[in-house]
Amino acid sequence: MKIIHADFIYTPDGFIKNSAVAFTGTIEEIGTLEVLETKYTEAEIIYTPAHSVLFPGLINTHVHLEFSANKTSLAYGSFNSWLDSVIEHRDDLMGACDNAMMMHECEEMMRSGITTFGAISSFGNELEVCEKTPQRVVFFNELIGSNAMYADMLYGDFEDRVRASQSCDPGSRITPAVAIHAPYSVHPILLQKAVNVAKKNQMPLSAHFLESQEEREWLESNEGTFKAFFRKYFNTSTSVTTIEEFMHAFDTYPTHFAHCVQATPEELDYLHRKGHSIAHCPRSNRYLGCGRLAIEDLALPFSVATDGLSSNDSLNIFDELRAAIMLHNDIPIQELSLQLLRAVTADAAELLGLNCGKIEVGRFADFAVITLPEAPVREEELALWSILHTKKVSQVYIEGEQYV
Ligand code: MCF
Ligand code: FE
Repeated sequence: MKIIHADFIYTPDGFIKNSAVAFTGTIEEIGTLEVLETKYTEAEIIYTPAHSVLFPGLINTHVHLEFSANKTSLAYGSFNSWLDSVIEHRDDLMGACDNAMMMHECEEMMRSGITTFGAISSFGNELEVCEKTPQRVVFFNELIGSNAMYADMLYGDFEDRVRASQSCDPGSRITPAVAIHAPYSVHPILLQKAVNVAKKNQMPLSAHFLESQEEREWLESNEGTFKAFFRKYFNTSTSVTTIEEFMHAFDTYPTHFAHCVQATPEELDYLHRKGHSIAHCPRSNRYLGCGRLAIEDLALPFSVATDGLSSNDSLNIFDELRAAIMLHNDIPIQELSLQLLRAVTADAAELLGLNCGKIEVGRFADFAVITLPEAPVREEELALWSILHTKKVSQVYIEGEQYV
């Protein structure tokens, strides 16, 4: 048994003061240090630095580790030029991205307090790293391919990757999962088969959806900048699906949709009624010229995620939260800060179906300790100060073991 004490603890009921948490691999009890010390006389006591706040480990629901080599190769500014640059540089970027580089990014995430992440994997290249890293990883095996001619081959490869992620050592904390790349890039037959795999195995399911205006235009009217792209690379002038058809394919299984920046209120309402959720990637959306997701109008639950270094400059979740604060400049800042913290903890865990994300008895003992530069003058501003003052966290625990 261990007991950790901090000035403040972020719980589902808000920040509590002068309390401590007793834990093994899971959280056993929350109470005052005196009470817990008396009850668990053998426990190791962990004191955190002055002005610390104990958070549940943070969760980054959507990241592409395979693109970690990108610094300036991919074009930012518009989705169309980004897509072209992915085709041009993808092989080089994949080639330059080795295990050491991906492990470095997992460590970077860890130093920002991320104890769980959702890895979107196109080729399965990052499985070894995800097995080695102490973090929990929801391993989203991505299915991509719009040409029916290659469907069997692509599906076979997808099945192999799913199997590989299912046969990881349980100690590696990997949850096998399924990702559909996007409506414009996945043939409806493949899509349905992949949804069925997720459903049959009760795996988390995710898909990029309505990220850019260009995507919307293509799906709605076979027009816009995607037209030249698909003609050039895929020799086709019609989309494989429509927005409606794609959405309906997920009707019977809750899915975590990335982006949805260009979804209409009616489409968002439909997604909400079907029990879906959104991975909101503010910096990625800004960098690829996709616009802003109006989170102030969202009824459905959402997480906040970094996306990959293919459309970002860091995988630090606090950088992402600070960007979200700047991007959503009309939402009252204290309210937004609280909402963002919930999005990367309790809400993210629930969306991914994991028993973490909350400091609550019975949850995994995954923690991130952040340390403020001084005592907060107004405690009602703790959420905002936590976001603004944290570049790196001071301690990280996963299933009760300390890693930072
Ligand atoms: O989320 C961003 C932007 N939207 C779509 N895809 C990707 C992102 N970052 C990486 N990707 C990958 C995707 O997983 O790009 C590949 C897919 O494998 C090629 S298609 C753009
Ligand atoms: Fe993505």
